[in-house]
Amino acid sequence: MDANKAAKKLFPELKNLIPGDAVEGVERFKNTTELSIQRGNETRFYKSTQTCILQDRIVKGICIVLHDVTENEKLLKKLRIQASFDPLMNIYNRGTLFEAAKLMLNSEKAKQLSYALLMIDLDFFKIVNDTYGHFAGDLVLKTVVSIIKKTFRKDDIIGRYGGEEIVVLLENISVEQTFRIAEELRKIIENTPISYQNHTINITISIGAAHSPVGESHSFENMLDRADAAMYEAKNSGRNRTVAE
Ligand code: GH3
Ligand code: MG
Ligand code: MG
Repeated sequence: MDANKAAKKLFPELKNLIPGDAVEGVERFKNTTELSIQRGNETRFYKSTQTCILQDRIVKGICIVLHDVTENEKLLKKLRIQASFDPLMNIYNRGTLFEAAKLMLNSEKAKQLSYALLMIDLDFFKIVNDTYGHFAGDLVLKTVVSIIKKTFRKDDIIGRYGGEEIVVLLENISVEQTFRIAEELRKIIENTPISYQNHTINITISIGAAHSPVGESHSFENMLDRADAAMYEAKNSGRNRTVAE
């Protein structure tokens, strides 16, 4: 029926509201629980409370009050990212890795697909920290992760499993393809010298791979165990290699 100055400023279409019209007729008010408007490059978010206006016990109208909750939304978004991602590597943290992997492996389509899990660990990484310091170590980790991200597909799940151990879960992939992509990654990292101040740091990785074929019930824990054992075999047999169990 009416809107105050502030509401008309935010939603100019309210100026065209004819007294008696339902506010839901205005496109943007169809869903008043989550309204957002673009102001320049900024999106502002509003939550509404609605109160019925009664006259002789008959609903004559609704009073909608919009609350600007943009700052809360921004904070929530930041907190969600902080709770789900590893701040150094910018990949899933351990908790999110487990959640995302289980969601993927227990999905309906998982029954028709195969999966592979790679456990990746940097070789002699302690020496990098001890020789060049933790800052250099962090830079090496970030560089390795950025190569990992480029090597795998968008839907593959990448997460920080432990210290400098990274897990990748791959969907719809054969044993041969798994080995091939793991080796491709290993070679790229081996051939990517990392510059730090006036030093060049060469790093290698060891990879353990586990496969779960179509038709099996895919268990994340079981694949982790097998990939972990394979990774230790890669370490024990000389490092800088892929072992598929
Ligand atoms: P190996 O070839 O047997 O794996 O030898 P390694 O020296 O890499 O041994 P290990 O995997 O046990 O060591 C992991 C090291 O990684 C120990 C820890 O100080 C370091 N590390 C773990 N997380 C971080 C991190 O976020 N930043 C830095 N700079 N170092 C880290
Ligand atoms: Mg290591
Ligand atoms: Mg380790």
